[in-house]
Amino acid sequence: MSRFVETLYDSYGQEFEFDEIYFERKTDHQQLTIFHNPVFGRVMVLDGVVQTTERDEFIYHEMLAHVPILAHGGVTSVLVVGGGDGAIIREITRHQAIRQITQVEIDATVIEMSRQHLPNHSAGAFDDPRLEIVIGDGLEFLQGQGERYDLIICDSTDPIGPGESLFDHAFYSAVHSRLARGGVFVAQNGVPFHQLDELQSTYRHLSGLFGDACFYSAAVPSYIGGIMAFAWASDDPGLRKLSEASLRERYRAAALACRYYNPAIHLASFSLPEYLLQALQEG
Ligand code: AG3
Repeated sequence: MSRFVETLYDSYGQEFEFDEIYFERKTDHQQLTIFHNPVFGRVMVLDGVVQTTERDEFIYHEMLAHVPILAHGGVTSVLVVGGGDGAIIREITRHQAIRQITQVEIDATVIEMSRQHLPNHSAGAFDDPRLEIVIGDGLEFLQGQGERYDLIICDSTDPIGPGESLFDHAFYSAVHSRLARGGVFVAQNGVPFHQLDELQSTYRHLSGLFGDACFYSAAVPSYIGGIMAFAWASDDPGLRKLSEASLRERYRAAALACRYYNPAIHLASFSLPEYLLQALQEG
Protein backbone atom coordinates (compact mmCIF):
# COMPACT_ATOMS: atom_id res chain seq x y z
CA MET A 1 0.00 0.00 0.00
CA SER A 2 1.12 3.54 -0.67
CA ARG A 3 0.67 6.48 1.64
CA PHE A 4 -0.85 9.93 1.29
CA VAL A 5 0.27 12.54 3.82
CA GLU A 6 -1.96 15.58 4.22
CA THR A 7 -0.08 18.89 3.97
CA LEU A 8 -2.61 21.25 5.57
CA TYR A 9 -0.69 22.09 8.76
CA ASP A 10 3.00 22.57 9.53
CA SER A 11 4.59 20.00 11.85
CA TYR A 12 1.39 17.99 12.29
CA GLY A 13 -1.01 16.02 10.14
CA GLN A 14 -2.67 12.77 9.18
CA GLU A 15 -1.79 10.06 6.73
CA PHE A 16 -3.86 7.57 4.78
CA GLU A 17 -2.85 4.31 3.15
CA PHE A 18 -4.38 3.81 -0.25
CA ASP A 19 -4.86 0.68 -2.31
CA GLU A 20 -6.30 2.29 -5.43
CA ILE A 21 -6.17 5.67 -7.16
CA TYR A 22 -9.19 6.54 -9.30
CA PHE A 23 -8.05 9.95 -10.43
CA GLU A 24 -5.03 12.18 -10.05
CA ARG A 25 -4.51 15.27 -12.15
CA LYS A 26 -4.11 18.99 -12.11
CA THR A 27 -7.41 20.57 -13.17
CA ASP A 28 -7.61 24.17 -14.40
CA HIS A 29 -7.76 25.27 -10.75
CA GLN A 30 -6.13 22.74 -8.41
CA GLN A 31 -4.59 19.29 -7.96
CA LEU A 32 -7.39 16.72 -7.63
CA THR A 33 -6.85 13.21 -6.27
CA ILE A 34 -9.43 10.52 -5.49
CA PHE A 35 -8.18 7.31 -3.86
CA HIS A 36 -9.45 4.40 -1.77
CA ASN A 37 -8.55 3.85 1.86
CA PRO A 38 -9.61 0.68 3.72
CA VAL A 39 -11.02 2.66 6.69
CA PHE A 40 -12.54 5.77 5.08
CA GLY A 41 -13.52 4.37 1.68
CA ARG A 42 -13.09 6.78 -1.21
CA VAL A 43 -11.29 9.98 -0.28
CA MET A 44 -11.12 13.23 -2.27
CA VAL A 45 -8.09 15.48 -1.91
CA LEU A 46 -7.57 18.98 -3.35
CA ASP A 47 -4.09 20.53 -3.28
CA GLY A 48 -2.97 18.08 -0.59
CA VAL A 49 -5.95 18.65 1.74
CA VAL A 50 -8.60 16.00 2.47
CA GLN A 51 -11.98 17.34 1.32
CA THR A 52 -14.37 14.48 1.92
CA THR A 53 -14.48 10.75 2.55
CA GLU A 54 -17.25 8.21 2.00
CA ARG A 55 -17.18 7.04 5.59
CA ASP A 56 -17.69 10.30 7.48
CA GLU A 57 -19.12 12.77 4.95
CA PHE A 58 -22.64 12.40 6.39
CA ILE A 59 -21.65 14.31 9.54
CA TYR A 60 -20.45 17.37 7.68
CA HIS A 61 -23.12 17.45 4.98
CA GLU A 62 -26.10 16.82 7.26
CA MET A 63 -24.95 19.58 9.60
CA LEU A 64 -24.20 22.11 6.87
CA ALA A 65 -27.58 21.54 5.18
CA HIS A 66 -30.22 20.56 7.75
CA VAL A 67 -29.27 22.94 10.57
CA PRO A 68 -30.00 26.11 8.55
CA ILE A 69 -32.93 24.61 6.61
CA LEU A 70 -34.76 23.44 9.73
CA ALA A 71 -33.86 26.56 11.73
CA HIS A 72 -35.29 28.79 8.99
CA GLY A 73 -38.39 26.69 8.47
CA GLY A 74 -39.47 28.22 5.16
CA VAL A 75 -36.56 27.88 2.74
CA THR A 76 -37.64 27.67 -0.89
CA SER A 77 -34.46 28.84 -2.66
CA VAL A 78 -30.87 27.93 -1.88
CA LEU A 79 -27.52 29.00 -3.30
CA VAL A 80 -24.59 26.62 -2.83
CA VAL A 81 -21.08 27.96 -3.37
CA GLY A 82 -18.64 25.12 -4.01
CA GLY A 83 -19.81 21.66 -3.03
CA GLY A 84 -18.65 20.07 -6.28
CA ASP A 85 -18.80 16.54 -4.87
CA GLY A 86 -22.61 16.82 -4.76
CA ALA A 87 -23.28 15.75 -1.17
CA ILE A 88 -24.63 19.13 -0.03
CA ILE A 89 -27.16 19.20 -2.86
CA ARG A 90 -28.05 15.57 -2.04
CA GLU A 91 -29.05 16.68 1.48
CA ILE A 92 -30.85 19.82 0.22
CA THR A 93 -32.90 17.89 -2.35
CA ARG A 94 -34.27 15.71 0.43
CA HIS A 95 -36.42 18.72 1.41
CA GLN A 96 -39.48 18.64 -0.84
CA ALA A 97 -40.45 22.21 0.08
CA ILE A 98 -37.28 23.60 -1.55
CA ARG A 99 -38.15 24.66 -5.10
CA GLN A 100 -34.93 26.01 -6.45
CA ILE A 101 -31.24 25.24 -5.93
CA THR A 102 -28.42 27.11 -7.64
CA GLN A 103 -24.89 25.77 -7.31
CA VAL A 104 -21.85 27.83 -8.27
CA GLU A 105 -18.73 25.67 -8.49
CA ILE A 106 -15.47 26.97 -9.90
CA ASP A 107 -14.07 23.62 -11.01
CA ALA A 108 -16.11 21.57 -13.50
CA THR A 109 -13.63 18.70 -13.21
CA VAL A 110 -14.46 18.27 -9.50
CA ILE A 111 -18.12 17.76 -10.45
CA GLU A 112 -17.34 15.40 -13.33
CA MET A 113 -14.89 13.28 -11.37
CA SER A 114 -17.14 13.18 -8.29
CA ARG A 115 -20.07 11.98 -10.38
CA GLN A 116 -17.85 9.25 -11.73
CA HIS A 117 -15.76 8.23 -8.72
CA LEU A 118 -17.80 9.36 -5.70
CA PRO A 119 -21.32 8.47 -6.90
CA ASN A 120 -22.65 7.98 -3.37
CA HIS A 121 -21.96 11.63 -2.57
CA SER A 122 -24.44 13.08 -5.05
CA ALA A 123 -26.64 9.97 -5.18
CA GLY A 124 -28.51 11.31 -8.22
CA ALA A 125 -28.88 14.89 -6.95
CA PHE A 126 -27.08 16.35 -10.01
CA ASP A 127 -30.09 15.22 -12.08
CA ASP A 128 -32.66 16.89 -9.84
CA PRO A 129 -34.84 19.23 -11.97
CA ARG A 130 -34.70 21.91 -9.25
CA LEU A 131 -30.93 22.27 -9.63
CA GLU A 132 -29.14 24.77 -11.82
CA ILE A 133 -25.35 24.54 -12.00
CA VAL A 134 -23.17 27.52 -12.81
CA ILE A 135 -19.47 26.90 -13.42
CA GLY A 136 -17.76 30.01 -12.19
CA ASP A 137 -16.36 32.06 -9.36
CA GLY A 138 -18.59 32.35 -6.27
CA LEU A 139 -17.57 35.91 -5.44
CA GLU A 140 -18.21 37.15 -9.00
CA PHE A 141 -21.55 35.37 -9.11
CA LEU A 142 -22.70 36.97 -5.85
CA GLN A 143 -21.50 40.41 -6.86
CA GLY A 144 -23.46 40.23 -10.12
CA GLN A 145 -27.13 41.12 -10.43
CA GLY A 146 -29.60 38.47 -9.50
CA GLU A 147 -32.20 37.19 -7.16
CA ARG A 148 -32.00 36.75 -3.41
CA TYR A 149 -31.92 33.42 -1.61
CA ASP A 150 -33.41 32.19 1.64
CA LEU A 151 -30.24 30.25 2.33
CA ILE A 152 -26.65 30.52 1.10
CA ILE A 153 -24.33 27.62 1.91
CA CYS A 154 -20.60 27.89 1.32
CA ASP A 155 -19.07 24.41 1.03
CA SER A 156 -15.55 25.42 0.10
CA THR A 157 -11.94 24.41 0.54
CA ASP A 158 -9.79 26.15 3.15
CA PRO A 159 -8.76 29.75 2.44
CA ILE A 160 -5.74 28.71 0.38
CA GLY A 161 -5.85 28.59 -3.45
CA PRO A 162 -9.21 28.93 -5.24
CA GLY A 163 -11.13 29.12 -1.91
CA GLU A 164 -9.29 32.18 -0.63
CA SER A 165 -11.72 34.82 -1.92
CA LEU A 166 -14.60 33.07 -0.13
CA PHE A 167 -13.27 34.17 3.26
CA ASP A 168 -12.90 37.90 2.92
CA HIS A 169 -15.03 40.93 3.51
CA ALA A 170 -16.09 41.41 -0.11
CA PHE A 171 -17.53 37.91 -0.19
CA TYR A 172 -19.44 38.15 3.09
CA SER A 173 -20.78 41.54 2.11
CA ALA A 174 -22.00 40.17 -1.26
CA VAL A 175 -23.59 37.25 0.60
CA HIS A 176 -25.45 39.68 2.85
CA SER A 177 -26.76 41.63 -0.14
CA ARG A 178 -28.05 38.46 -1.82
CA LEU A 179 -29.95 37.01 1.14
CA ALA A 180 -33.71 37.37 1.26
CA ARG A 181 -35.32 38.89 4.34
CA GLY A 182 -34.95 36.40 7.20
CA GLY A 183 -32.32 34.51 5.23
CA VAL A 184 -29.36 32.64 6.65
CA PHE A 185 -25.76 32.05 5.59
CA VAL A 186 -23.66 29.08 6.69
CA ALA A 187 -20.11 28.10 5.71
CA GLN A 188 -17.45 25.58 6.59
CA ASN A 189 -14.91 27.47 8.68
CA GLY A 190 -12.13 25.00 9.34
CA VAL A 191 -10.91 23.26 12.48
CA PRO A 192 -10.49 26.12 14.97
CA PHE A 193 -8.01 24.36 17.28
CA HIS A 194 -5.56 24.70 14.38
CA GLN A 195 -7.14 27.54 12.43
CA LEU A 196 -8.05 30.05 15.09
CA ASP A 197 -7.21 33.08 12.91
CA GLU A 198 -9.77 31.92 10.40
CA LEU A 199 -12.46 31.75 13.09
CA GLN A 200 -11.58 35.20 14.39
CA SER A 201 -11.44 36.88 11.03
CA THR A 202 -14.73 35.36 9.83
CA TYR A 203 -16.35 36.49 13.07
CA ARG A 204 -15.08 40.05 12.63
CA HIS A 205 -16.49 40.24 9.11
CA LEU A 206 -19.83 38.60 9.83
CA SER A 207 -20.58 40.39 13.07
CA GLY A 208 -19.99 43.71 11.31
CA LEU A 209 -22.45 42.86 8.55
CA PHE A 210 -25.20 40.77 10.15
CA GLY A 211 -27.50 41.21 13.12
CA ASP A 212 -26.44 37.80 14.40
CA ALA A 213 -23.17 35.95 13.78
CA CYS A 214 -21.86 32.84 15.50
CA PHE A 215 -20.55 29.34 14.92
CA TYR A 216 -21.83 25.84 15.43
CA SER A 217 -19.73 22.73 15.32
CA ALA A 218 -19.35 19.01 14.70
CA ALA A 219 -16.45 16.58 14.97
CA VAL A 220 -15.61 15.18 11.54
CA PRO A 221 -12.86 12.53 11.89
CA SER A 222 -11.14 13.18 8.56
CA TYR A 223 -10.92 16.92 9.27
CA ILE A 224 -8.41 15.99 11.90
CA GLY A 225 -7.60 18.00 14.99
CA GLY A 226 -10.85 18.54 16.89
CA ILE A 227 -14.23 20.03 16.10
CA MET A 228 -14.98 21.72 12.81
CA ALA A 229 -16.60 25.14 12.99
CA PHE A 230 -19.47 26.18 10.75
CA ALA A 231 -20.07 29.91 10.41
CA TRP A 232 -23.65 31.11 10.87
CA ALA A 233 -24.97 34.56 10.00
CA SER A 234 -28.43 36.05 9.78
CA ASP A 235 -30.22 39.27 10.56
CA ASP A 236 -32.76 37.29 12.56
CA PRO A 237 -31.30 36.11 15.91
CA GLY A 238 -34.52 34.20 16.53
CA LEU A 239 -33.51 31.56 13.98
CA ARG A 240 -31.20 29.86 16.42
CA LYS A 241 -33.39 30.21 19.46
CA LEU A 242 -36.02 27.67 18.46
CA SER A 243 -37.20 25.17 21.03
CA GLU A 244 -36.28 21.53 20.66
CA ALA A 245 -39.99 20.73 20.37
CA SER A 246 -40.46 22.96 17.31
CA LEU A 247 -37.30 21.61 15.69
CA ARG A 248 -38.58 18.11 16.35
CA GLU A 249 -41.84 19.00 14.66
CA ARG A 250 -40.03 20.38 11.59
CA TYR A 251 -37.70 17.38 11.48
CA ARG A 252 -40.66 15.01 11.59
CA ALA A 253 -42.52 16.97 8.90
CA ALA A 254 -39.47 16.91 6.62
CA ALA A 255 -39.36 13.09 6.98
CA LEU A 256 -35.57 12.98 7.01
CA ALA A 257 -33.71 9.91 8.18
CA CYS A 258 -30.38 11.28 9.34
CA ARG A 259 -27.32 9.52 10.71
CA TYR A 260 -25.82 12.46 12.60
CA TYR A 261 -28.33 15.29 12.70
CA ASN A 262 -31.16 15.34 15.22
CA PRO A 263 -32.88 18.28 16.93
CA ALA A 264 -30.93 17.84 20.19
CA ILE A 265 -27.60 17.89 18.31
CA HIS A 266 -28.84 20.90 16.36
CA LEU A 267 -29.28 22.98 19.51
CA ALA A 268 -26.20 21.62 21.29
CA SER A 269 -23.95 22.33 18.31
CA PHE A 270 -24.24 26.09 18.95
CA SER A 271 -22.56 25.74 22.35
CA LEU A 272 -18.87 26.45 21.99
CA PRO A 273 -16.02 25.60 24.35
CA GLU A 274 -14.59 28.38 26.47
CA TYR A 275 -11.27 28.70 24.56
CA LEU A 276 -13.18 29.51 21.38
CA LEU A 277 -15.57 31.97 23.02
CA GLN A 278 -12.58 33.76 24.50
CA ALA A 279 -10.82 33.84 21.14
CA LEU A 280 -13.91 35.41 19.56
CA GLN A 281 -14.09 38.03 22.26
CA GLU A 282 -10.39 38.86 21.93
CA GLY A 283 -10.21 38.61 18.15
N1 AG3 B 1 -15.30 20.86 2.57
C1 AG3 B 1 -14.39 21.35 3.54
C2 AG3 B 1 -13.06 20.72 3.73
C3 AG3 B 1 -12.27 21.45 4.75
C4 AG3 B 1 -11.09 20.71 5.19
N2 AG3 B 1 -10.34 21.54 6.01
C5 AG3 B 1 -9.78 21.23 7.15
N3 AG3 B 1 -9.64 20.02 7.56
N4 AG3 B 1 -9.36 22.22 7.86
C6 AG3 B 1 -14.94 20.17 1.44
C7 AG3 B 1 -16.04 19.74 0.56
C8 AG3 B 1 -16.99 18.79 1.15
N5 AG3 B 1 -18.19 18.73 0.40
